[in-house]
Amino acid sequence: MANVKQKLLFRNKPAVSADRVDGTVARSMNFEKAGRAPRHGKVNGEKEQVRSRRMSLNDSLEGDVRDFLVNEAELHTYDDLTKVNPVTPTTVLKCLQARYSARVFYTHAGCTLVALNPFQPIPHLYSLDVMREYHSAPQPQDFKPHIFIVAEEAYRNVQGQVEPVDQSLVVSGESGAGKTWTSRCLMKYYATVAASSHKCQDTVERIERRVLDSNPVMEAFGNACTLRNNNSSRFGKYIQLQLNSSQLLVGASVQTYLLEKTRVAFQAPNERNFHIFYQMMKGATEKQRQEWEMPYNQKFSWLPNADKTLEEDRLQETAEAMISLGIDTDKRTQIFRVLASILQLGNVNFSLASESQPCDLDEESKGFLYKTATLLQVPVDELQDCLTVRTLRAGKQNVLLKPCSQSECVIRRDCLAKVIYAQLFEWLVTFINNSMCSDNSKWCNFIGLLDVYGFECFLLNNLEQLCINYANEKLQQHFVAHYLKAQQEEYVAEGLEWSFVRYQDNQSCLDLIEGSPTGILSLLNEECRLNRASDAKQFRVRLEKELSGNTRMSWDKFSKQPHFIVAHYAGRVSYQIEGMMEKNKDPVPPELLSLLQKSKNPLLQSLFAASDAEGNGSRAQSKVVTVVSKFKNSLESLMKILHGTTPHYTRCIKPNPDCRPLTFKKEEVITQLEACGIVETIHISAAGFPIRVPYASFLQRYGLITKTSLPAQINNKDGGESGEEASLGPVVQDILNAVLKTSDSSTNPNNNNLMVHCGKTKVFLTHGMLELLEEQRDRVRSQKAFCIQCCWRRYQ
Ligand code: AD9
Ligand code: MG
Repeated sequence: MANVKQKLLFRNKPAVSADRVDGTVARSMNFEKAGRAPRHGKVNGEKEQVRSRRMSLNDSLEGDVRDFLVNEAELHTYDDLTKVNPVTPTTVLKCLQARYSARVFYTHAGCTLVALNPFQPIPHLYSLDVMREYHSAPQPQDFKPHIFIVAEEAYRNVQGQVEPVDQSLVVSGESGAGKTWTSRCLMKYYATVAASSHKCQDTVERIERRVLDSNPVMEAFGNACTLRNNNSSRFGKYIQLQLNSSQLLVGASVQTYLLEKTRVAFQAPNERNFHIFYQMMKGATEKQRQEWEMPYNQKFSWLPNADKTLEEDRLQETAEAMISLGIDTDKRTQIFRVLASILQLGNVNFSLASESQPCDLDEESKGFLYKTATLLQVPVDELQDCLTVRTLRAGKQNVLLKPCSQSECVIRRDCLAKVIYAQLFEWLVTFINNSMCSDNSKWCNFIGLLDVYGFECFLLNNLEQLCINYANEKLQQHFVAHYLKAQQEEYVAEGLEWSFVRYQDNQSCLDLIEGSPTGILSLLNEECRLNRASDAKQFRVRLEKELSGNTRMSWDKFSKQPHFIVAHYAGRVSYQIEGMMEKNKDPVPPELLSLLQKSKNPLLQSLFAASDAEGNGSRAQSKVVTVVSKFKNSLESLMKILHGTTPHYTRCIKPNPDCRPLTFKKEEVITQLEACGIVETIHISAAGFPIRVPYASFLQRYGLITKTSLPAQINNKDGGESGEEASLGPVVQDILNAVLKTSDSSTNPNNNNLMVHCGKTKVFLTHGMLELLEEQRDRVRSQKAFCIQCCWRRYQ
C-alpha cells in the first residue's frame, strides 16, 4: 500500500476527529511508557481483564490470540528473535531455550547475533568446509544463523558498493559467555577466506600464522582461570585485520585495554594467576628450570591452585607461537627470567618493623630475594632497600630515608611485581604489533574485532568495575544509536512514515560518569590531584555535594562503608569508595623505577627506559596520569574508530553459571539478555510496533467486528500472494477505524499506546492496539452469543 499512514491517539484527546487510520497525525513517543509502563488506566474489572490478557500473551502465549502469534511448538524454528510475535522478553527467552534444546546455538536478533555457549565442542560447526560454504554462498544470510554470516557480511561490506568501508565486529557478553572463542573463530575465518586465493603464499601464510599465533601468546599472558571461566581474558582487546585492495589479509594490529595486573600479586580464593606462570611451572625442561631458578618441588605463594590441570597450561604452544612471532631465543630467555623473578618475589615476606629500623627478612625470604635480584639482574641490597625504605626528598638537596612499615613493604613488593608484569605485557603487545602490522601503504581497509569484558556487578565493586561498566555504557550507546538507525531504515522500507523513536538513552548515565567538571571520573581525578590525607572521605563529600540531585546516582544505605550506586542501563551497581583513589593514582615508588632502570637485563632496561622517556620515572613526584584518564583516552579513541566503521554486534550468552554442557538456566539467560542490551533492543522494538499481522490473518480474526469476511480466493490460498494481500488494505483500515472510534469515545482514557500502521502487506500494532482489538472482538462475539441464545429461547 503506497499511501500508508500511521496513527496515534493521544491521551485525553477528543478522538473522533483525529481517529481515522488514513489521517496522518504527528506523533511523539516516550520509550519508557511505550515499552515498559502499564498501558491501561481502566477501572477495576476491565483493568483486570486487560491485565490478565497481557499476562497470558506475555507469559505463556496461551489464549485465543495465537492465530498469528508464535506457535510454541515451532519456537525453535525462529531464526530471528525480532520475528517472534509478540516480541517480549518471555517469548524471546522461550525461543532461545527451544533453540538451545534443539542444539541451535546462533539466533539473529535484528542487527545483532545472539550466540549461546554450548560448553562443549560441536563437531563440524566451525570446520574449514563450513567456512568455505558460507564464504562461497551467493546469499549467506539464507543459511542458518552462524557467526560466519556476520563474518562474511563484514567481509563483503569492506568492498562497499561505492567505496570500501571499514567494519567492526563487536563481541560482548559476560565472563565465560564465549567472546574470546568467537573472536578466535572470526580470526580463523578471515585467515582462511582472506588468504585462499593469494598468489605469494609464503608471505601471506606468514602473516596468517602470526595473526593466529598472537592468540596463544596474548592468552598465556593475559588470561587466567577464574571462578567463572577457566580461560578468562583479564584485558580487553581490539584487533584490526588489515586487508589490501584485493581483500587479502596482509597484516593486523591489536590494542589492549585495562589489564588486570593486580592478579599477579593477588588471586581470589579458587582463582589462579595468569596462565603463563603455570605453563612455566609445569612445562619447563631441566635446563629451563635451572635458568629460571625454578626447581621441581618449589612452592610459590603467587601460584595458587597449581594442581588444577587445564588445557591452557601448554608452554610448548606458547613458546612456538612466540618463535613464530619473531621473539628470538635471547628475548625469550629474558622474558622467562623476568617472569620467574616475579614468582620468587612473591615468596619474600617481611618481619614487623620498629620505628627506626627497616623490616627484616627471615633466612628463607632472603634466599627468595637473592634469587629475585639475580633474575632481575639488579644488586640484591639495593632491591632490599627499595622494598623496605622510603626516600623522601625535601628540596633538591635533602634526602630523608624513612623505614617502611610491614604493610608498606608488602605494598611495595606487590607494586614491583605489578609494574614489571604490566610493562612486560605492554612490551609484548607492541612486539606482536610490530610483527603482524603491515605498513600503511599495503593495506586500505580493516575489519576490527572487539572482545571486551562485559558488564560487571560483584558483591564488592571498585575502580575496575567502574571502568568496565563505563566502557559498556559507551558501547551500549553506540549500539542503540546503530540499532535505531537500522530499525528506522526497515520501517522506511516497509513504507511507514516513521518519526524517529525518542528513545530515552543512557546519555544521563554517561554524563554522570564522564561529565566534566562534575562527573564521577573528573571528581575522582581532581581529588587524586589534590592528594589529601583523608582522600576517600573527601571524595565522598565531593560526590555528595556535586551529584546529590542526580537521579542516576544514590548512596548504598546497607553498606557500612561508603558505597555509591550508579543506575546503569544494565542494572544498579554499588561501588566501594575505599581504595578507589589509590587504585586511580596507582603510584609506583620512584626508587623501584630507578632500580629497574639499572638492571643488566636488556629487556628490563628497555621496558623502563621507555617508560622513563614518557615521564614515568618522575610520575610519582609530579604529573599524575591516573588510571581513569588513561582508560578514558583509550576508550575515546576506540569509540572514534568504531564510529568510523560499520558495526556488527554479537552478544554471547552463558546459558548456565557452572559452564555445564547444554544446560539452559532461564534466570541466568534473562539477566544477561538484559545486561547485554537485548532486552533493551526488545523494548525499543516495543516502542515501535512489536506485533505484525498479515492482512489475511487480521481479517480472519477481526473481520467479524465489521461483519467482513476474507475473500474466498485468498482464504483458499492460505494467506494469498502479497499483491492480493495488499488489496485487503482498505477493508482492514475500515475495521481499524471502527475499533478506534468506539475506543476513543469513552473507555480508553489512557490510550496513548494505541498505535497502528498499515504497511504493504501487514498491519503493525502496539500491544495496546492488539488488546483493544481483542476487546472489541470479544464484545461482538458475546453479543452474537446473546442473540443466538435469545433466538434459541424464542424458538423453544
Ligand atoms: V571472559 O570475559 O574472557 O572471562 P569469554 O571470553 O566470554 O569470557 P570464552 O570465549 O573464554 O569466554 O569461553 C569460555 C569457554 O566456553 C571456552 O573456553 C569454551 O570451553 C567454551 N565455549 C565458548 N564458546 C564456545 C563454542 N562456540 N563452542 C564450544 C565454547 N565451546
Ligand atoms: Mg575472553
